[in-house]
Amino acid sequence: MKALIIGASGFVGPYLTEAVKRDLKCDVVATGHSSECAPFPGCETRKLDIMDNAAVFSLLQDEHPYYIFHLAAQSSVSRSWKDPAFTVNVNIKGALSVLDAIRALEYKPKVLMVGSGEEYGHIKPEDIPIKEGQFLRPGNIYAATKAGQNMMSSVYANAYGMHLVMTRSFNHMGPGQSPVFVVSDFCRQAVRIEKGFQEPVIYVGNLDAKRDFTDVRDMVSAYTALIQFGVPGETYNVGTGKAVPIKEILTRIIEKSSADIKVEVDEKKLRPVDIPVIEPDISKLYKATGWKPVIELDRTLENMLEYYRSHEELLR
Ligand code: A2R
Repeated sequence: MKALIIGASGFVGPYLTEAVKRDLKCDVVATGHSSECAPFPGCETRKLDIMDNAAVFSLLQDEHPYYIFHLAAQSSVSRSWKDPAFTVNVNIKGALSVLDAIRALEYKPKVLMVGSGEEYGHIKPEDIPIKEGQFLRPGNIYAATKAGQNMMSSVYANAYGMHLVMTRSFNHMGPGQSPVFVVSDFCRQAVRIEKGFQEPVIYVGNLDAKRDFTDVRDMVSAYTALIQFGVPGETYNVGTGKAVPIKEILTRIIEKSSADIKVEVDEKKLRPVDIPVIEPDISKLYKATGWKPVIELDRTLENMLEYYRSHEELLR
């Protein structure tokens, strides 16, 4: 049996590739987008632009995957502000081209369409913990496109009987994550200080918010469970279900560092926190799959610090 991972060259893809081999015992076909996309160890690598409908169609016809994971996206919120048209093209038109190519197959593969907790947008305190039926109020174009992908998938699942399961994935973190994300940024700064690349100060924005952070290795286990046991046409929150204050994460990183680190507020990073707590209800996911996160926050942070310690080129 084959599994296809579309958009495997990003942060989540390599972890998902391992999880698919382990949990689904499948051969993996992994797609990257940029021309410098390196071959994935132990799996067939194909270059694919999801904007190219014919290429998506012929890849699916060639490979006949039983499982399809759709990860490909313009996934940066800040880029979505700068380049909304590009974000809409990749995340809406691209997702539609994937859906249409799957629809044209003469069999019904099991598909996971990966979305985002950002789709909920402006969450009020009384909406916590957030259930999947929550009204969506996306607060940026990235979130709006992911909500669009979710709605198109729901329409296709119902209209054409396709086996499409959708996620709303909350914050994830782990070794190899870009430092544009807060936890990776803190870990990188801590290790830069340890190695003498930075004065012993971590510059922070607002630390008051509470967010739900899942280790990427737990996240991908939820994906392999959902693609097997999720109900077609349904959407599932994926997260730990327990929001943590960002201040606590920073405190733990500093405790784990060998350096003596001070914390200072950087005005450029200081945005008012309009949503103090974002915490999903994950009972629907648990009921469908029995999935629970197993990796402790401390272990994730240690692994992320170790990753930066062993990749000095990322510190300069
Ligand atoms: O740009 P590349 O070569 O790294 O490929 C990225 C791929 N991608 C595309 N694939 C096909 N056609 C396109 N037009 C296209 N544009 C981008 O999507 C990469 O393999 C993947 C996105 O990787 P990341 O940005 O690192 O996302 P991450 O953190 O792995 O998240 C996976 C999914 C995304 O849908 C997020 O929106 C969601 O989880 O949270």
